[in-house]
Amino acid sequence: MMFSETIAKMKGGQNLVLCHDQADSDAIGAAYALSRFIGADIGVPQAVATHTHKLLEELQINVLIGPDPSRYEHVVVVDAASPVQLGKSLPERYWFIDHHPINTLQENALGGLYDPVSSTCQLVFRLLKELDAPFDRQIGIALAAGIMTDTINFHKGDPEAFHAFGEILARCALTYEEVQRLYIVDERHARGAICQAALAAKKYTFGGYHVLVSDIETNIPTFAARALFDLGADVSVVGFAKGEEVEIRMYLRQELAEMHHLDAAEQFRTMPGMDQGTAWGYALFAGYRAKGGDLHVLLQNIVKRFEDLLG
Ligand SMILES: [Mn+2]
Repeated sequence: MMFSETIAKMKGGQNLVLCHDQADSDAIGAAYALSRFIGADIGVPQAVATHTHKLLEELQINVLIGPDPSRYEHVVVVDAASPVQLGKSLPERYWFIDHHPINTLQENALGGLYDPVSSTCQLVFRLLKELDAPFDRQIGIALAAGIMTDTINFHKGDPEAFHAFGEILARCALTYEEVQRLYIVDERHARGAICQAALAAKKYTFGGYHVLVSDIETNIPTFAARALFDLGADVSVVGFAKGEEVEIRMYLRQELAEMHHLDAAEQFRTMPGMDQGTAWGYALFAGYRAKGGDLHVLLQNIVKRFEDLLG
C-alpha cells in the first residue's frame, strides 16, 4: 500500500503527529499541514525552537508538550532522525516522514516516507498532492516556512525544494514576503540587541579573511551571526550565555569553505571545549549548545582555530 493511502486511512482517527525535540519550522510546518488533513494533535517531547514561535503564533498552533503516544491510535513522527530526539515521547508503534541523510527511526517504524531531500515539508507537500488534499493559506505558510528553514533561506536546496516552494506560493496565493516575514526580527528590543552585538564585535583578519566575533544579550545568536555575515564577515561567530546555558552560532562564507576545505559543523565538532555540548549544522553554518562552559574561552578557541587555519 502507498504511504499516502495509509495516511488517508488515518483521517478522523485518534492521531498524533510528533515532532523532534526543539522542533523547528520544518517539523512544525510538516506536522501542521499533515494534522489539518488527517485531524491530529501535534506534540513535541519538550520544547519548540525559539525561531519557530512566530510560526506557532501566526497559525495559532497548539503544541502538546510530552504527549503520551500510547493514548493514540496512530502516531506519525515527522522530521526526526533518531529515537534520541524523541526522548520519553518515543512511541512504541509509529509511522514516520523524514528527510535526514541518516535516519535510525525507520528500522522500528510501521512504515512511512523516507527520502533524503531538503525538507520534510516538501515530502508532506508530495503526499498531500497525491491525496488531492485541499490547500489553504495556513497550510501553505506552514509548508513554505519549513522549506525556507531547512534550505537556510535558500542558501542550499535541491530542485524539488525550490519547485515545491514556488508551487505552494501559487496554490495558496502567498507571497515570498509573507513567509519571509516569519523570520525577520521585528521586535525593537531584539533589533537593538543585534545592533549592540554588531557594535561590540571584534574583527580579526587572517589570510585576508574577515572573522567577526561577538556576543549578544538576547537569545537570538543565529540572527546576530547572520547580521554580522551580511555586514561582510567571511566568518561570523556570535555567542549567548545566560546562567549555565551557552549558545554559539557561526556562518562561513562559501568561497572560504571551498578554498580551505572547511566545514563549519565539523569545526565545531572538533573545537577544544565543545565536547561538553552538542554541535550541529552543515558546511556553511554551525550551532553549539551546552549546559555549562565558558563562552569567552570557547569564542577565543574559535578565533585561535581560524588563525591556525588561515593565518
Ligand atoms: Mn527538517
